[in-house]
Parts: sequence; structure tokens; C-alpha cells
Amino acid sequence: MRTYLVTGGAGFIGSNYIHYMFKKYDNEIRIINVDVLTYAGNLENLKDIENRDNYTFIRADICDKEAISRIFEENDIDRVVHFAAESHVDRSIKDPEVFVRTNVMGTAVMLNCARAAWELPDGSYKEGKKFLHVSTDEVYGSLPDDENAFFYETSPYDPHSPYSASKASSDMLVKAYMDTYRFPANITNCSNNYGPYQFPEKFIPLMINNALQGKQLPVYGDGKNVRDWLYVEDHAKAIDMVQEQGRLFETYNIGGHNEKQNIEILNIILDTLQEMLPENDPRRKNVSRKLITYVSDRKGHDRRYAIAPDKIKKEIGWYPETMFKEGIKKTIQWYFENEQWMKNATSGDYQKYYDSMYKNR
Ligand code: NAD
Ligand code: TDX
Repeated sequence: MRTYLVTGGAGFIGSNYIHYMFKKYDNEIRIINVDVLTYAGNLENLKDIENRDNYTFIRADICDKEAISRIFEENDIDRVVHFAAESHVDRSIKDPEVFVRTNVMGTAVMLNCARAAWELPDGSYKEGKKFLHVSTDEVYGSLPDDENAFFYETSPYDPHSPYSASKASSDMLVKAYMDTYRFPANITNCSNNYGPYQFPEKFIPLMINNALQGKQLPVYGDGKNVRDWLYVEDHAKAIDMVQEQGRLFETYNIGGHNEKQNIEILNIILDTLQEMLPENDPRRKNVSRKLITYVSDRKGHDRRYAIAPDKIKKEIGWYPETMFKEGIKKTIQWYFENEQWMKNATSGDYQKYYDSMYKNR
């Protein structure tokens, strides 16, 4: 039975990945989820699988060398899938240091501990061990408003925010381990994800939540920045396919071929909410374009991201399966059915953060 060490499994993509893996492999695999549970980590995301015999949660900080090496000593780990990170660009602009700590130092600890556990005296590695580093398209910087311009695996790194700079640094560390120690790894750089369990500081769940409550919908700048949105389950599937079928030491870009301006996304959300809310639902009257408010732009705001997922399609046969129209309906339906999750996520610390972030915009 293969044993996975998943970091950041209580977050948005990590929890969707764990659900995907148990759906696909059921009792053929074992998953150890290591997460320190920051504001973004939520064990509620995993409550339907938490009692499985082949699932273990360990609360630990990836920067804690002793805790992480103990996990490797006590378990014969076959796969590492490294999601844990500080992930929100706006927070990185306010407080960059924690991004460097978790994203750079934390990745260094993960690499060191995996190498120590897996490397043999002759410098080769125990059979079949693999590390997958989950990264972002933001490391490539910003594309012009030209629909023929894409990010490729060969595009130069050009990060702009403290978040993307920290992710770029972590990618460089993984590359250095592969080049220096032939460490068995892959890097994936993915575009913007959306779907269930996404923390409502990110654009899509924030807009769904605010619109349902009749709150302002804060659009940064002119609203014409473009992101390439991918349904999170498609990302989970891509990660598994890269780890099992990809060539070791390679980078694979993962993208939705679904580029849209922020304002277009927001209009689709508002239309879909109107379409899906029952006639007698009191929230119907809240949902309105009048709530759209243009606010001051994000500092250093990247204009456009777009991935050409040609390599992963050609080599591995992965492609985005969920069309945006369908994915956004599934996402909205999930938020309808999980009102309490949203209430819990938006109470306490998140509310304080929301007030500080939007007060003077
Ligand atoms: P998230 O913020 O929802 O989750 C991050 C998780 O990591 C949380 O559960 C948190 O508790 C945990 N964590 C943070 N610091 C930790 C530490 N020091 N030790 C242990 N656990 C820690 O993030 P997400 O959106 O699920 O992103 C997951 C990964 O995917 C990140 O590496 C991110 O850079 C990458 N990524 C995200 C997107 C996206 O659209 N969200 C796109 C491409 C790549
Ligand atoms: O209130 C908002 N208003 C707004 O106009 C927020 C929160 C965002 N935006 C804009 C900024 C971006 O152009 O919407 C776009 C999407 O913003 P985010 O959801 O914050 O995502 P982004 O900054 O693009 O980064 C995301 O995708 C890549 C993830 O947060 C990263 O972790 C991932 O690497």
C-alpha cells in the first residue's frame, strides 16, 4: 500500500485532493495529512473522511524540522504532495515575512527531511519515492492583453508579489535539489483554482458570499485583469497523473484554457446566482449588479495569466474536463448547501482581516 504525506491537506486544494484520492484509490492508499491549521486550514473540510483507517491527521508546522523528520522516521512515506503554503496575494502585500518563512523555509525542511529519509549511501534513492511540489503560474509574472501570449514551462520566472516571489524561490529550491542531488521530484505550476472549500478571501467565494448578503462587490482596478480558472478537481486529477505518469525531474503547467476578466467572472456569478436561487428565497433580492464597486487596485497587480497546458496534454493525456459554466454551478451549489461552513469561515479572525483589507479602499 502506497503511503502519501500530504502537506496543507486542510486547505482548499489539499482537502479537495484528499477527497479525490480516496474516491479514486479507496483503501489502496494511506494518507497522512500534515497541517498546522492556520486561518486557512479547516478540518471541517475533511470531516467525512476523518474516521477512515487509512487516513491520519498530524498537526505540525512544516518549518519544524524535528516534527517533520519524526513523521518520516515513523512512517515509510512513498509520495510527498506538498501543498502547504501561505497562498493569498493580498496578505503577502501586507505581511511578506510569513510567506518567506512558510513557503521558502518550509519547503526547504520538507525537501531535507524527504531526502534524508529516501537517499541511499551511494546517492541513489529508495525505489519509487517521489516528491511533488505544488506551485503556481504566478511565478511567470504577467502577460500582456494579447490572447496569443501564454505561459510555457520554458517561460522565464518573473514574480511580482511577495507571494509569487516566495513560491518562485520554493520552486528554485526544488530545482536545485533535483540538479544537485538527483532528488526524485516534479513541480506543477497551476492557474487559479475554484470550487468547494475555498476560503472566502479569494475572488470567487468572496463574491458569492457578498452577493448573497447584499454586500458590496469590491473589484480591483478596472476589473479587466485576466485569470485562467480551473475547477479544483481537475487540478487534483492532474497532480495525481503527473506523479504517476509524468517524467521525473520535469515541470508541468496545469491550466484551464478558461481565461476571463474578473468583471466577466463576476457577471457570470451574479447571473448564475439569479438562475439558481429559488423564486421564494429571500437572498434573491440581494443579488444585484448595483453591488459592484470599483475599488483601488492591488499593488503590483499582474494583468493577465494564461497557461498553455500543451505539455501535460501531450505527455500525460490530462486536459481540463469541467467547463466553467458547469464548474461555477457546482461551486455555487456547494456554497448553498454549506452555509454553516461559510459562517464559520467568515467569523472571528477572517472578519477582522476583511475589515482591515477593505476599510480604506
Ligand atoms: P490554502 O491557503 O487554502 O491552504 C493552505 C494550507 O496550508 C492550510 O490548510 C494551512 O493551514 C496550511 N499551512 C500553512 N502554513 C503551514 C505551515 N507552516 N505548516 C503546515 N501547514 C501550513 O491554499 P490553497 O489555495 O489550497 O493552495 C495550496 C497550494 O496550491 C499552495 O502551495 C498554493 O501556492 C498552490 N496554488 C494555489 C492556487 C489557487 O488558485 N488557490 C493555484 C495554483 C497553486
Ligand atoms: O476582492 C477582490 N477583488 C478583486 O478584484 C479580490 C480578493 C480579488 N480581486 C481580483 C484580483 C485578481 O485579479 O481577482 C483576481 C483573483 O484574485 P485572487 O482570488 O486573490 O487570486 P490571485 O491573486 O489571482 O491568486 C490565486 O491564483 C493563483 C491564488 O490565491 C494563488 O494562491 C494562486 O497561486
